[in-house]
Amino acid sequence: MTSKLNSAERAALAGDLPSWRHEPGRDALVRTFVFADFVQAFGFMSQAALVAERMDHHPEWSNVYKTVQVLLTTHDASGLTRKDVDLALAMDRIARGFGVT
Ligand code: H2B
Repeated sequence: MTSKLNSAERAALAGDLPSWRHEPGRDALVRTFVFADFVQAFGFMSQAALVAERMDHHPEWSNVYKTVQVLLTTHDASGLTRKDVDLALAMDRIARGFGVT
């Protein structure tokens, strides 16, 4: 089982993932991505889904038109782990490919 992030790892989040915020109620990372249009948003989700499946770590997310809202937390640990950070970094990289920083 992957363990929850310690306080030093949590302190690094703001620097490593500046576009994400911590949701204390769920101990989760959340980010809203806004793409140029629905096709780009869905393209992002398609690529992110393949990465998530390969990582065996899955987002909670929703899509409305060109907006994708993402919440990352590790259900097995009831909170944030390195897997959430890695998936957030991967999602940021994929979004950059669609021109979203
Ligand atoms: N995704 C997330 N976000 N949290 C988990 O704890 C989790 C997951 N567990 N994807 C995985 C699947 C687990 O159920 C399988 C059996 O590895």
